[in-house]
Amino acid sequence: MRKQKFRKSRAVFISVCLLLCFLLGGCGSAKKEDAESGRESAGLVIGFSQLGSESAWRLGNTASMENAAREHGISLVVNNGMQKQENQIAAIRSFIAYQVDVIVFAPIVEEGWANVLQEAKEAGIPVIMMDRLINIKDSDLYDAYIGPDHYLEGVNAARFLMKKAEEMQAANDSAAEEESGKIRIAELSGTEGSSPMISRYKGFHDLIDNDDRFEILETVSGDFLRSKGRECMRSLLKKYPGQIDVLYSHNDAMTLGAIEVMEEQGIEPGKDIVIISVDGEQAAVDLLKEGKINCVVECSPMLGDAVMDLAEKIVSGQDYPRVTHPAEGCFTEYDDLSSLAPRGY
Ligand code: GZL
Repeated sequence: MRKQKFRKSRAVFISVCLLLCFLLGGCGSAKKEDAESGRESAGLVIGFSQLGSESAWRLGNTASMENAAREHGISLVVNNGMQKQENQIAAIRSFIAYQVDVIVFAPIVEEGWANVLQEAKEAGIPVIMMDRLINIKDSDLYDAYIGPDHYLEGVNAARFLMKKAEEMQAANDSAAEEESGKIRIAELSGTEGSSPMISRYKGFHDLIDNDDRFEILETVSGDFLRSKGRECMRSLLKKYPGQIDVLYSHNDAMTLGAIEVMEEQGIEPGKDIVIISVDGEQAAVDLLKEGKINCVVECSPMLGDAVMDLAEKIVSGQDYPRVTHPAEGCFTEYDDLSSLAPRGY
């Protein structure tokens, strides 16, 4: 009886996956010739555990994966973890049961992955970690990482501020600064325990904490969400009235929420409060051009093509890089952005 039940639920699972796979396109006949390169894609099946849909960055990242799978003739089974690690772990277990060719996952937090990755290893399924990193003793439990260098993003944010500080001190344009002689910084950090939050924090503070022109008023987590960016900014402005000279925000979604609150209170974003944001989504770049944001550090979600290339290399036994970082820039108020291509997210 139990076996029958198990078989039934597994069959249901596989049919749901196949349906998903069909709906997402890329479902393929066994062999597909790639028109341009004549590359044979062996109709790979990739299980993709996406952490959620919390920001335009995340939606762009998921779309990038789906589009690339279609172009590569790869069947992509996508599971949305809805911001919960337990959902991601369950999805990875189902990919193991379904015996996908490769597992790709964007880990919401750094800790807690060893057991499920050990199971994938024992099942002989290669694992590509995408976008975020994990903290794990046995680094053999994943095959490669493709994603941003979050530490460098924090450093880029700090480098802009150190340049901007010269101008701010010369103009002496913040009354609060006159009182304390310091440029006071409020920080909206991302999801607690996630690698972008940890590394963007460290990259920024490694430079700023040693520069006596600055004082960090407070760091609060907005969980990469626009709604929490609004909430946190409201409480920061209440706690530090007229004292915040700079906002450093770990992603554009929280920045957009924070700017709404500033404008509700008659504060001019980009002027009364210097704003440094990370991601590079279109909405933030538009505000940069309007002078409401001063610096947008780029973090590209367009990782799909590189992930599919890597999966094909791993499965076909070719050499492949253990770590791949996409090229990323930093857009500031000092740049001519007129020729910047549409961001696509
Ligand atoms: C960064 C990525 C972050 C983005 C946020 O690589 O993990 O998650 O900065 C997103 O917008 O929520």
